[in-house]
Amino acid sequence: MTTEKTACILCSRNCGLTVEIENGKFTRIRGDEDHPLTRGYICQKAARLTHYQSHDDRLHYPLKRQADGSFARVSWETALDDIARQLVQIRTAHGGDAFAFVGGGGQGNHLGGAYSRQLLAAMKSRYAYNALGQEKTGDFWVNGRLFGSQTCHTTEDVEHADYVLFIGTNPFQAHGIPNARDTLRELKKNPDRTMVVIDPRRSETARQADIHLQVKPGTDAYLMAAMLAIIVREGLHDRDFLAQHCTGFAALEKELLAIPVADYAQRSDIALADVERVARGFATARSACVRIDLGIQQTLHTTLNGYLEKMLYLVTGNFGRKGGNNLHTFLLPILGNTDERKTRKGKTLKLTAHHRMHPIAGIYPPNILPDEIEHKGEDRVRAIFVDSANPLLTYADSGAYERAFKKLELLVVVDVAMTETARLAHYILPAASQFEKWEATGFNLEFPENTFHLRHALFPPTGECLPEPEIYTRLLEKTGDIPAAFPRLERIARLEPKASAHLLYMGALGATLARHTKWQKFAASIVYRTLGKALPEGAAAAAPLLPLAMVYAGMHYRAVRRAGHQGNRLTLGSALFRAIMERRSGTVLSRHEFSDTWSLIKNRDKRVHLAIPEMFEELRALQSEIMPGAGFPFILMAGERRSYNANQIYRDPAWRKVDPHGAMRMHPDDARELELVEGARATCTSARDSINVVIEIDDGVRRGMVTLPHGYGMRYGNSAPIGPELNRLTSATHCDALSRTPFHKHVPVHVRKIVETAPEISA
Ligand SMILES: Nc1nc2c(c(=O)[nH]1)N[C@H]1C(S)=C(S)[C@@H](COP(=O)(O)OP(=O)(O)OC[C@H]3O[C@@H](n4cnc5c(=O)[nH]c(N)nc54)[C@H](O)[C@@H]3O)O[C@H]1N2
Ligand SMILES: Nc1nc2c(c(=O)[nH]1)N[C@H]1C(S)=C(S)[C@@H](COP(=O)(O)OP(=O)(O)OC[C@H]3O[C@@H](n4cnc5c(=O)[nH]c(N)nc54)[C@H](O)[C@@H]3O)O[C@H]1N2
Ligand code: SF4
Ligand SMILES: [Mo]
Repeated sequence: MTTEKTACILCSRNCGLTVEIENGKFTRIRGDEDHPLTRGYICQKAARLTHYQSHDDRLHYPLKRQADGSFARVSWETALDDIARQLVQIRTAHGGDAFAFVGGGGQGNHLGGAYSRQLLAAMKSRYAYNALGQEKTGDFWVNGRLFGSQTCHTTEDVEHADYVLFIGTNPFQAHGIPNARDTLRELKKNPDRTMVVIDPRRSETARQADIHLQVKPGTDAYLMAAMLAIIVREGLHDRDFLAQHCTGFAALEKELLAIPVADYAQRSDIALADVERVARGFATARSACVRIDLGIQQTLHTTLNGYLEKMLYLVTGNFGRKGGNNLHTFLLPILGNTDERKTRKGKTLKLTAHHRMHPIAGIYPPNILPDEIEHKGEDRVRAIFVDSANPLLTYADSGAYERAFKKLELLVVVDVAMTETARLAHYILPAASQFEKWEATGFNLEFPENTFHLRHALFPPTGECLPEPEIYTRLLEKTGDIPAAFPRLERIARLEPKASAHLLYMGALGATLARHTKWQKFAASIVYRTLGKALPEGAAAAAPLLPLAMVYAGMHYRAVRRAGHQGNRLTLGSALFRAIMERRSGTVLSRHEFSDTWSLIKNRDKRVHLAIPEMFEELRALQSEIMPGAGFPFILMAGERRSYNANQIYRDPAWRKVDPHGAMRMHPDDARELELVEGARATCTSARDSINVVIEIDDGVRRGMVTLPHGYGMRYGNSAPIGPELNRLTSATHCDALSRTPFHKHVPVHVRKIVETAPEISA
């Protein structure tokens, strides 16, 4: 038996784990007390990770689809030769528009993304689609306008705030904040601190709150606008903060003063007195922060919601301080900055061929991809790589995805499991699991202290599985984009004396890339093939962390030193890299001061630019808006986080202790009217399609609302779908106009009892 350190890979928290392994299997999984961020915390889902590591749908060998639709085992050599040949053909015949990359990292595997991204460069394409483009790009867009770059990402200091506003998020189940259940318990226990939850369901988090505003689904924009209007009318905004740190408040104030507060409170179905109480409580608290998630990001007014939520903490001066909201740093650059205004002027952004959609933070919205494949133009998407994603189940309108993917000339899926998407692929490439390779999460979203955890491989790869760095590097070698070896760089990497702090190697790398500029885009694979060979066994994948650590140490020099790393301007990055390589439980990257938030702003004046004309327009449009959903009695919240769902990461249903069917939650009065009882079967029908569901009575949901969980619908071992295939019901056009992210939390549906007819008796 051995004891090892790793992390959970099921959600963005990536809690540190201490695991015991015997005969190639996990025998015990606990929280790791030494993890600098999570300090031993885990939730019930992590203990089941064996069900991710080994199950009947795990892939073992590369597979190629045959004419009859079945899959045959092929060698890596054959698979990669064929794929490389077809990619080059498509690139030559149709150019970069013909290729798109989907996914590139789930909840815990972003190191592979550094390698897979290179394929886009090789194909001369910019079409990167991933899950962030169906949840968070509206938020990123607002950040771009406020702070000067879409890479400026906010965090919330829930642990230290006196007043916490949770809007459209259920951290008790979904986590997303440090050590969620402990943090919620602390908040609840302390009589001097206030927890407010805005959610149409009395969620597990709402049950612990001091105040729960059970808002009508899809009306948060009205509620937040009313709160902001109350704050400025009553003079509760922070004038000094606004004068010193922001621009555009006068214009915003004018918009807010025009808001009909009582009418908006009524539209959101919250008593005016409660709206006032929360607005005043938030604005007058010593420190306050807002934490939001899909409940306002995947519903009506997505981007406006993101703007208003940020205005709550900005107008009250709860930014750039302890207990407020702040910006944070990234080690892995998982977001880009793609400001669509540059398209209009300088034409530097790539618009999609059919929808003419621009990327946000470098990401295109999955909602438009089926059309980009299906349209008739020469510039349609013909070839796709899917990596670490299962779009057939997770992106809006599964039917449209299925039709479009079947039309592709080349579909390659890189995954650890035989997914619904993989079944449509021409080639399936088996990836080593996240416990069979060196991996890391890029979700290091903390401030003022940020951490990074490089995980070591715990098991040898299953069958012939390969880690993504190897898969993509081999592909680039086969497409001819990089040579098979870099002998000089490799030699320098091996010879580098420890004392030189990687400076010889970095100097040589810089010189090579300056001489061969066309290799710059493939730096990850080059570093992997050279420096990687000088790293400990299996660790080559981590090689690109050296240049990233150097950039990070250069940008945040004082904060990195404050975290205990030693070195001067030249050597600190190398020291940070060594710490990352050596510390099995993770490393503190940086310790900032709260006031450093201002230096993280990208606007030249280091101020927050509050006035965004597009948002003012949307805010005004609220007044005359009619809610969608007429003709449908229910609003389905399509995609609830529960105790036993975890995106599409667990496929074996045996991992679940409860809720095998992924039941539909419904208010008892609604159920009574439909003659539905606990466990009854019903159909749920949207404008798109219809699925069967099992009913669970829950007096916590609002009347007129029903909920279904996300993360079901898999065909495990070729079974019928297990639980709801949610995205058969959702639509790609029911979405935010600006970001094109879907309104999954606001799907109009009918629910009808399935009448079990007795077999007919013939006379
Ligand atoms: N157990 C579990 N945890 C997970 C995941 C998982 O699959 N399972 N997935 C992870 C991922 S990828 C993500 S993005 C996060 C998402 O995390 P969350 O967004 O926190 O989770 P959800 O349950 O999708 O939605 C949050 C809440 O929004 C509420 N809501 C619905 N409609 C509205 C509305 O109109 N207004 C308001 N104010 N609230 C509304 C719902 O009732 C729900 O309680 O969870 C992560 N954590
Ligand atoms: N209706 C509705 N739809 C939703 C949501 C909702 O609330 N409602 N939630 C949305 C949200 S927020 C998200 S984030 C998405 C998530 O949906 P996706 O982006 O599709 O991601 P996952 O479900 O996490 O799928 C991860 C895939 O990665 C594979 N995998 C695991 N480890 C590795 C590895 O090491 N390498 C490789 N190559 N593959 C690996 C798994 O087998 C799985 O197939 O779903 C979205 N879809
Ligand atoms: S699912 Fe999330 S919160 Fe739970 S143990 Fe895993 S990483 Fe931590
Ligand atoms: Mo997500």
